[in-house]
Amino acid sequence: MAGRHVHSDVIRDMFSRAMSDLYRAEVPQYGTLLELVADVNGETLRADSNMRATLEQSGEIDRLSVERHGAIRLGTAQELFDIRRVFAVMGMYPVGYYDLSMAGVPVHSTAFRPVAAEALRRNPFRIFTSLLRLDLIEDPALRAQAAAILASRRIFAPRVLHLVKVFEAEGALTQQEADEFVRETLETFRWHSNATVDLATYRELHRAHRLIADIVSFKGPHINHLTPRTLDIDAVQAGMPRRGIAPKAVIEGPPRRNCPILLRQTSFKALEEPIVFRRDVDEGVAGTHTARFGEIEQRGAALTVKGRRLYDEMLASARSEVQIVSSGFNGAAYDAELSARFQSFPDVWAELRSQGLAFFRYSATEAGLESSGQGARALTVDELIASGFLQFDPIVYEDFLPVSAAGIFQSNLDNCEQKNYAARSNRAQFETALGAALNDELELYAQAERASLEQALKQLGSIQVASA
Ligand code: OOG
Ligand code: NI
Repeated sequence: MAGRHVHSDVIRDMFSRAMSDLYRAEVPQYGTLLELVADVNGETLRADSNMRATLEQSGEIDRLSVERHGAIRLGTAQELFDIRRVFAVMGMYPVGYYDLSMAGVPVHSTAFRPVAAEALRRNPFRIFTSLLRLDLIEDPALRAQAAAILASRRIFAPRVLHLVKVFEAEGALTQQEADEFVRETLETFRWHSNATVDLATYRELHRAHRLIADIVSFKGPHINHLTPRTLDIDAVQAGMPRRGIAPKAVIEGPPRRNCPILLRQTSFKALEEPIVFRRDVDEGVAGTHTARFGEIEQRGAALTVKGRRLYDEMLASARSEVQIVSSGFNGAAYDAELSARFQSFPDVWAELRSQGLAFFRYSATEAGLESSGQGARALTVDELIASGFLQFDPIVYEDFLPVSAAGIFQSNLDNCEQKNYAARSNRAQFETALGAALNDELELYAQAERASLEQALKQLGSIQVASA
């Protein structure tokens, strides 16, 4: 192990910063969005000292400016298999399964992210990773053509796969290897303005689905957006037009609340960018392709199965009442309906806890530590809280939401492009391609909650068993 000491958390941090620099250079509007988000976050923290204190307490304040997620779309099982190994070098593991075919998008997805509390605190960088479902291309000739094009590309430089093998054998990389790994891996996600297909092929793929053209026509899976975390998504949404950015019609996810839950997201529309199509005889044909955009997110508490069920029901009832149209003219009606439907979703942390709707991280208070083993010894968890010996803070939701993800995908497709796929979700096929089982996000939150409670009870000298 001599010299092999760079921690995966450090490599992920290097990589997420490099990715942000790359995207900022390639898509200047993303830089403008980052400035807006930094301004709004600064104002929010100045105006709300409670929020500041809570974020400091949970350690989130330090990760705020580096916090972001990105998204890529892969073409083959082999690519998914290899990307899992590449992300493992950075301490990112596949969590959750998202079926987008229900929403007319021919992909299924997972999110690669850190899972340990300490790793999440250092840098929670996540990549929403989709795999094309070739089986959803109806025309057999086009399906075969797309498969052949994808089979002949190599999205990773040989050095990347070599360094992955070194990591797998040694358990870590040297500083020099880590630097090279980050530099070389970044190339996989770079934008290529030269398509690998000719214009006629591109058009056919595009006709089958715009995303199919985006995945099949290029040398690699360009990063299609990066998403910083904001403390006030409504303020950023309102501020976008003033900085020359056009936001999508509505914010996805739950409405604005006192106690933020899950994830709220919005994005700006994908840019039309010049590309060159291949032509065998002489030089290429100029054209355009629309894929890359910017997004922002505001994260709240992770919900339990019970909380999530309630969320899904309320969201579905709002959506069946007001259908969002992409022009966004009914955006205000949708927001009002959503807020009305969520009225009965408890909006006080203590209630969210007592009703078992959200996950919390428990910690012993100063007062609790002082009376450790004495006053605290025989009290129940509820009594410890009531006596001020034990406190609880919401655990941040680190994952994604399928209905929201579909809304983000669709904001970049024309309404007339809506497709309906009859095929059902296929998690087994995804896991086979991945070469590993997906982690269950609910299990991860439950574990984090249990571990924090166990530790706090131990510190308090309590004889309770952690079972909250
Ligand atoms: C991914 C869209 C989903 C999110 O934040 O829900 C997503 C994509 O467009 O490839 O990033
Ligand atoms: Ni996203």
